[in-house]
Amino acid sequence: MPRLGLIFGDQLNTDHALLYALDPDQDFLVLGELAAETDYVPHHGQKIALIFAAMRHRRAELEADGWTVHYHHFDPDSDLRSFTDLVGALLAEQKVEEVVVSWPGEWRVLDEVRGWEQVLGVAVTVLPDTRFVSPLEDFQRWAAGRKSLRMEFFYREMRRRTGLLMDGKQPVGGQWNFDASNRKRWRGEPPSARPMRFSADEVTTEVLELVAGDIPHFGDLEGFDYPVTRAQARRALSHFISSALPHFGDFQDALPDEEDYLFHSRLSSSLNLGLLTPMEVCHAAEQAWQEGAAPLNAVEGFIRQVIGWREYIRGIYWLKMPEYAEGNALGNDQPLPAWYWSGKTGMRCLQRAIDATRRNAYAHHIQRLMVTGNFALLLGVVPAEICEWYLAVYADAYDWVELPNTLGMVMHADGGLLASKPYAASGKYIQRMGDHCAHCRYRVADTLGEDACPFNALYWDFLARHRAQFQSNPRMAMMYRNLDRMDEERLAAIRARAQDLRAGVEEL
Ligand code: FAD
Ligand code: DLZ
Repeated sequence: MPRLGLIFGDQLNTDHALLYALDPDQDFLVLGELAAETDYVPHHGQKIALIFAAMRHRRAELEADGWTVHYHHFDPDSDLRSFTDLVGALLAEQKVEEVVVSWPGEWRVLDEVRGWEQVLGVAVTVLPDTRFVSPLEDFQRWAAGRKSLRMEFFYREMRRRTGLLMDGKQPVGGQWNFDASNRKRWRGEPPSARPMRFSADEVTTEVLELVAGDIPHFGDLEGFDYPVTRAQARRALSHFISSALPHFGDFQDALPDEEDYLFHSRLSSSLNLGLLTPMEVCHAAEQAWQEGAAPLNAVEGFIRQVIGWREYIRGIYWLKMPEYAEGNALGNDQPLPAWYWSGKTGMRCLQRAIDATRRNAYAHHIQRLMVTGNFALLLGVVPAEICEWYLAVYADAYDWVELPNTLGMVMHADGGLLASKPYAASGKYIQRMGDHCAHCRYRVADTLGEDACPFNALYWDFLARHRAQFQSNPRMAMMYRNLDRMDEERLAAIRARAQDLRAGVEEL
């Protein structure tokens, strides 16, 4: 009897474990475009189009390699809505020995798969997901018994394990981390480098028409230019290495008003679909440094994001799920403002970040962390609502990576497991890192008054509201010293303004 290998839409890697475990002469593969997956959050249209286009291109490659592929095309009227429906229907058509998958990217999907023995009466094997450098068991071993699970220590371990930027047992340049040199404001020079754009071929055009006509979605479809095959993703990688990597470090934290990408790579969607491997992007960056084409602060900064943050975030997700998703350590109760979806707000930094999100299904890390994230933190948004937003709106968003970044890093809703202090900041930070404030209707220098930057009052109010949690955190000592210098009357006025801002948030 044949085995059925189900490939999830974000696991299009050429080293997928199924391709080694199954036999193309006997077994068959399944890929499915499914309404349950397009519906569970209101995804960006470009995200759905990217996944479908990449799946369809991958199907053709697998068939060319001699695999039999059962491909389920999206049909809004189909009864086959979920992975379970699709696998169940195939099992009704033909007997199979077992269903084989690789570890999915979402706890929700793993839970569904684990039910199949019971629901569908079939044996199920779950193989490792080879899209990562660190197997989950290694992360669990690293985490076991540690009091603190800080990324920096995990990252050093990963540098040693991969040998990236190592000189024997020591980090090249004598330092593990060059972040201190990576906080420059960008003033228009050097000119920004944009990601490589790919025009839609026949397959992608068909998918874009399908999404436009048949699938409810968020955001714009026009301008879709993502790489949808491994060959395209490799070209996007080379383009990034030569055009943007040299300046990636210096301007990693910059917040320019007019630039959507600056020197960021936009490689996350390709990495997360398995079109690129994390080691090949790191090797390409390391080689640029070896050849003198990119400085160490840039290359180290980039490699840290990939073998550090990306692997660590995934490790935390699988270590802590499913309880992790329930976290609300700061007791937040505010709804997400409706303008997170429309972008209609007078706060320039938020308007620019949301506008870029709507146009590109992309915003760079500092926009996600210090603009849309910071505002939700200061406002006190219910973590589940802001998590749903991030999961929906970005082309690179899957639960394993979105959830710890949003719930942990941004909202501090995991009680500080992931970040030693909340990334709370006033308008001053946004002003320092870019030029949004110069174009804003609110005055960043003011905290009180109708025209004062809302970030300011909300920031002081955040510190005051959460004094009990954070006052004794040494990394926040300076913030509390500044708060304590404020006279009582002024603080009361600021807190009243913060209350008014919360009540009238939809009008900001
Ligand atoms: P670059 O700035 O060029 O960085 C290079 C690569 O490093 C990225 O492609 C990515 O693979 C990796 N990386 C960098 N930071 C992180 C991080 N914190 N976690 C994981 N990988 C990282 N990233 C996602 O891939 N999917 C998400 O759903 C996602 N949601 C996020 C939500 C919030 C609230 C925040 C603060 C961050 C989120 N990130 C997410 C991390 C990061 O913002 C994106 O990976 C990055 O902006 C993608 O753009 P880029 O490819 O140009 O990245
Ligand atoms: C995000 C997504 C979307 C929009 N559509 C599909 C789909 O139609 N078929 C599919 O196999 N996967 C899709 N995905 C990704 C899944 O929601 C989920 O993130 C992965 O299965 C986890 O590995």
